[in-house]
Amino acid sequence: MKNDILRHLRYGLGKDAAHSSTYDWRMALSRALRDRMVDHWIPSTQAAYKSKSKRVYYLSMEFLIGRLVEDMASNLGLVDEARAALSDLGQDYDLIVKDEPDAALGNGGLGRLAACFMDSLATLGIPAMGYGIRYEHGLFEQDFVEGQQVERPETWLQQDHIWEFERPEVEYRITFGGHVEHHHDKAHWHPGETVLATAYDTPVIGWKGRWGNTLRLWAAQPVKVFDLASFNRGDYLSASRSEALARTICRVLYPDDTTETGKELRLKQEYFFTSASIQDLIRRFMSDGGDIRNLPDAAAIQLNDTHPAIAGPELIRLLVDDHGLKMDEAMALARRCLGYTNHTLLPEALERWPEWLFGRVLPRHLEIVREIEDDHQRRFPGSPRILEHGNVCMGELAFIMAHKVNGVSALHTELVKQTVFADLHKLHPQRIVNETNGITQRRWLKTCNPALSTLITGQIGDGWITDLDELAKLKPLSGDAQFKDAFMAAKRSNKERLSNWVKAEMGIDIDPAAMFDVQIKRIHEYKRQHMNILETIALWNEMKARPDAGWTPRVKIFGGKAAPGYYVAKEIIHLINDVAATINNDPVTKDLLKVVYPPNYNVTMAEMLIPAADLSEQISTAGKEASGTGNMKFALNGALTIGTLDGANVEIREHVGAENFFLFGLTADEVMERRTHPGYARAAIDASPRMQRIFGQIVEGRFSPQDPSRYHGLVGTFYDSDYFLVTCDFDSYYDTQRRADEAFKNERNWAAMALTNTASMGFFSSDRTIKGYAKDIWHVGPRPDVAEA
Ligand code: 26V
Repeated sequence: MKNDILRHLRYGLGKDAAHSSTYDWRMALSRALRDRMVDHWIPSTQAAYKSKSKRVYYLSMEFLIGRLVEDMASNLGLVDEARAALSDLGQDYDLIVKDEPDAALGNGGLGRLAACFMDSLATLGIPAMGYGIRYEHGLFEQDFVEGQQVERPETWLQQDHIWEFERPEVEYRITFGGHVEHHHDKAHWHPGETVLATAYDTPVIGWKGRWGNTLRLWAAQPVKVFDLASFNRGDYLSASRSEALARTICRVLYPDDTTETGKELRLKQEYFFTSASIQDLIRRFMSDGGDIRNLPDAAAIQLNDTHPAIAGPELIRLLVDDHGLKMDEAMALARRCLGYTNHTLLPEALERWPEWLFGRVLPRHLEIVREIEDDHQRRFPGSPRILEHGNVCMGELAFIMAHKVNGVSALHTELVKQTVFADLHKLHPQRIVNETNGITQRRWLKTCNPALSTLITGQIGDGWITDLDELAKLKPLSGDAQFKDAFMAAKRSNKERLSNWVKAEMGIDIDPAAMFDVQIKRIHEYKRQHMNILETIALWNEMKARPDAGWTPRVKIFGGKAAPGYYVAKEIIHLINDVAATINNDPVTKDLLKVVYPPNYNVTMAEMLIPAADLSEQISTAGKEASGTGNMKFALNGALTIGTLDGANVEIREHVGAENFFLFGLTADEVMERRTHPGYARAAIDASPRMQRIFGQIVEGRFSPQDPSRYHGLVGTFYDSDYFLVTCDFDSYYDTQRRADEAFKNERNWAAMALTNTASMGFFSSDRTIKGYAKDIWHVGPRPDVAEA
């Protein structure tokens, strides 16, 4: 390893050790790891070709990967070797790992889930390919300026991204616009614009390198002028349009996971990567000499939300227009290939494209959508429409074109059946299935929490790394004082590490003995960070009034970004920062309460915060959070949850036991019922002197003395609408927080509860989730040689 690092330093980077920066060392280390990775990757790829096994194609607009060096070193079992080699060379492995930028090609849960799935697919030895977009700029970087969010462009590709291999020979034409002519029953699409999609491949190596898959991200290139000349008789204008489109199409990840704004460029992004992926998988199938009618035996295509839902019409287009299949035959065949995962019930996030826009960008696909619609109406008269009120509804399209549709937690799947797809569900009662989300324990315990994972492995061996159910062996130890002390010592060391970081980065002193209470996720009204900060104010009021009343000291930690156009979310950020500034400067409560909101929350920050958490905030309005996956990461790392009966919280609580979970709030049914009572928010506030006081303080400018009216609008929404029922759940949330305070005082008992959480999380491994998809949706098996290895 040492020699390899030096060789790469010299011949790959043209440096000698004496003049190398941390960046150079990281590049050399990465290349050394990459070589080893390739030695696992190529045989896997060859084996998948040879055995002609069915492959999974995971189409996702987002892959929120984070850093890779440590993941690669860990999955290859090379962490110790790399550390030792660098140390011999006078370098610090940890510093070098920290130099890596965080690949943020995603917004939040949906993108991170895709990354966990890639890890599990490789570890289970399921031949698979992830398909997505190689964005030049990932999710924006967040700064706070006077407490307000400011966005800066993210620039990860300004450094060499050495994990990827460019594949200039893998290239597809992606066309847009123009018009369609029909001759003798055959459609001819004469597009107006063309770009090329070229592939960049990143190996994804599973545990111990037993199997490797590929994440293939598409970048856009302009069509070459000479190429155009042969097609379009030297149309140089088209060439410059192609250049302009190629420059913009992969430029930036859409940072809005809140509202569907119907932007043409986003539709083009969706079609760009979906078409390239479908063309690619068909080419792979045909090059094996297959009969296209057998495609469903070779390809399971999973749509991560509706973003790639154009895959249905695109596959049909290629089957009919290029391969000569009949329309109905093509539809049936496409359906057998496709599965669709729904990730949200929020009506404003469901994708709909104005028909005129859709038809202008994808005229042939609009014709095909009409055929799909007609076919479905013929078979199921009066069924819900894909084309409605002048829109193309991508949810309905994805549902109708998929043989299986899945929700991401038990509750969410039931709500999918009862709400968004109720009518389609009645017509296709077998189609909707549940696949509760999961997380990869390799990243979210092994790598991010060495203190705890070493302790666990010392106790029960390392079987849990590939079989998380093994953690159940820890359950009996919840009565073992010595093990519990060790468990809490690991937690304590993680909290100390975080305290040092907070001091260094933010200049705030926090006490590692306090309860670390963490809410990290995108800022959304339905996730109710505002309820958390209101509770913080209420607690502060009580602490100030009676500082000696035996309070459990708390550190409230927030992290998360708001969509740049989401005004209320940005007001919530501002309020949290204003409250933090006020409380952190209060001498009376300085040993009792702190509020910490580090800017630019990302995967890397999550890897530090989660192992240090005592309390995990999962407080969304019941019925709104499809699953949540942060909730699982916290519980796995021995935090207790304070939460509502929403998303996967329900199942987490069932697994860890009600006595090890701080439950509060209305249920999904009660939420729906409560909304029918006019004036429910005002009634709740009228009944709560505590809330009245807080709102009074905010409105008087207690937290924004320079600008007292700053939050009048925000507070007004609590009185007038409060769609997310903060006011209705507030008092029960406050009381439950105080129960958590009491519980935290009994350290041994808290340790038992925390340990039981960790020990009960076997079900929430993404390995289990992927096995579920493989069995219920994809009909693929793990390669036996890998599974048994
Ligand atoms: C939605 C939209 C809407 C249109 C504009 C662009 C855009 C980009 C991303 C999204 C994603 C929203 C859906 C999402 O992230 N859902 C989350 O999925 C997680 C994984 O299943 C789940 O744990 C979270 O509860 C759910 O909110």
